[in-house]
Amino acid sequence: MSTIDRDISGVTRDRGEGNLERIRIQSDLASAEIYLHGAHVTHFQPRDSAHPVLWMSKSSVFKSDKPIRGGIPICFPWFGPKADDPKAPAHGFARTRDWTLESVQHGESGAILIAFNIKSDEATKRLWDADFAAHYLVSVGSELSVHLSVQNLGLNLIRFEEALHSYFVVGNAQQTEVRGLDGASYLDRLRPAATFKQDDQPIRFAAETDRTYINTDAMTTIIDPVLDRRITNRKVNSNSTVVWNPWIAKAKAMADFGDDEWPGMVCIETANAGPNAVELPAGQQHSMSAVISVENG
Ligand code: TA6
Repeated sequence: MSTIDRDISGVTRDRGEGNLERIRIQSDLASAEIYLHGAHVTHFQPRDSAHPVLWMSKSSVFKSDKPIRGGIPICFPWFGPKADDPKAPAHGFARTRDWTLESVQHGESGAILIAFNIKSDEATKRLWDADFAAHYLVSVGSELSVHLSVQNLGLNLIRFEEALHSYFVVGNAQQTEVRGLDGASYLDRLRPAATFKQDDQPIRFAAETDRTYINTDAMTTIIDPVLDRRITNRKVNSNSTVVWNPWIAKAKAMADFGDDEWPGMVCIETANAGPNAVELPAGQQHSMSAVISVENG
């Protein structure tokens, strides 16, 4: 049973692309859009920003059994391919499940809070043998913050990976810098045999980039000279940061990603993956958050 505060103006619940259910927010502070499918935030734009913050592919699919391309997909309970089952869906099942809308309420400083949840069932257990409840809270204000909590409802310790796989709009990836990961170690999906170390230079994009920075809870900043803005991503309880741009060939290889769209986005993902996977004892809960804000000019 969802509770929507009756007096929240600017909040609508309707059917969007692919006839999938969504919540739309048009407040004094920002506009946003969230699909119940995957509890997927597909749009966020503060009132004082000329451009959306979250990137969406024009080729994205909106189907109940497919992930949405862009916005903030929730990767859980594994990241990337499933280690012991290559046939399992990449990035887990959370992004292709319909989440339950729990509540829409007023938050602090004019923000609007939207809460969702999913629980384990026969279908999830066929893929991942764990009893769990996941709760997702989205706060839409001058900043966007997203909080993923996982509760272990079983009798045994569970181990999982998680990522808030955020796609950000940039003017041109080739002129974009990402700061905040100086000195951090990273795993490179394109060179899997070794661990690398980021030097004291910002990350720049000159080819396909697919790195998982580990043991870092650092805030990252996207410096975008083309749109003349900086997007910061502050994390809580996240020890991995994934940095991704598919570049030319990978963009062409993905059916739900436009061939020429790669210069307009970068992914900076708030995660606990690989060596930073979460080990959660029975009865306990783990939360991870990302707070996204924009500074223009
Ligand atoms: O986060 C980076 C990554 O793991 C890349 O390896 C790339 O595959 C990307 O995610 C997109 O994955 P998807 O399953 O959504 O096509």
